[in-house]
Amino acid sequence: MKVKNNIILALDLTNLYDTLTLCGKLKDKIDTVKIGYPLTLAEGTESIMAIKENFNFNVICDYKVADIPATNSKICDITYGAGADAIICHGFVGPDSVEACLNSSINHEKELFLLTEMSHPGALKFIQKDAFEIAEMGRDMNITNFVAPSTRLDRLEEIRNIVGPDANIISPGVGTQGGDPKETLKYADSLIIGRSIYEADNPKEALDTILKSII
Ligand code: NUP
Repeated sequence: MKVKNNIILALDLTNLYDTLTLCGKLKDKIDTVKIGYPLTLAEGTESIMAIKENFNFNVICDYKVADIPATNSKICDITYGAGADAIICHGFVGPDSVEACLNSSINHEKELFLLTEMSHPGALKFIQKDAFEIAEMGRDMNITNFVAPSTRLDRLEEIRNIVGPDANIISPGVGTQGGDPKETLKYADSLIIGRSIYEADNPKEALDTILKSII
């Protein structure tokens, strides 16, 4: 997936009207957004096509799919069927669960992102211990899209080393969670940014400031 300006806007708003209004303000500078449970639970999976029909953006569904294989297949089939260009799944559930997501993505000719280590402080407690193995598992399953944290650049660098230079890494945690845009792009292909844009008084200015900082 090619991402304009290397910025993926995280749309964790709970209202479709506000979401579309925000997309309208930023549409010249971005072409890829990520939605998750906040918008989908509030407004339904129709939100995916509403964004695509209005703006022709790539829509990544951050559902962190983490169930048994049979259930993962259903979740992914429904999500791709609703128009998603990509889904983010968890890796800690193991290769069979991830493979179910991967097969669904292949059947729908869409993309799958594997989440390795998470960006928040609580990730240190459990998922960090397995993050490198999760990345290795994904690489060995021929997964080419990964999510890895901008809040721990040493870990992000190691995940880049594991998945290789040709893999596509998208990285959350920039801005509000403390990650630095330019430093993160040394190892990641794109930044996932939410609150520091959509909570700003002027989201367009906030995005422009980030864009200037990564030139
Ligand atoms: O490890 C992760 N950290 C993270 O923040 C994996 C994620 N998918 N995210 C998501 O990225 C999070 O759910 C939110 O949608 C976005 C970051 O948003 P913000 O911190 O820039 O507001």
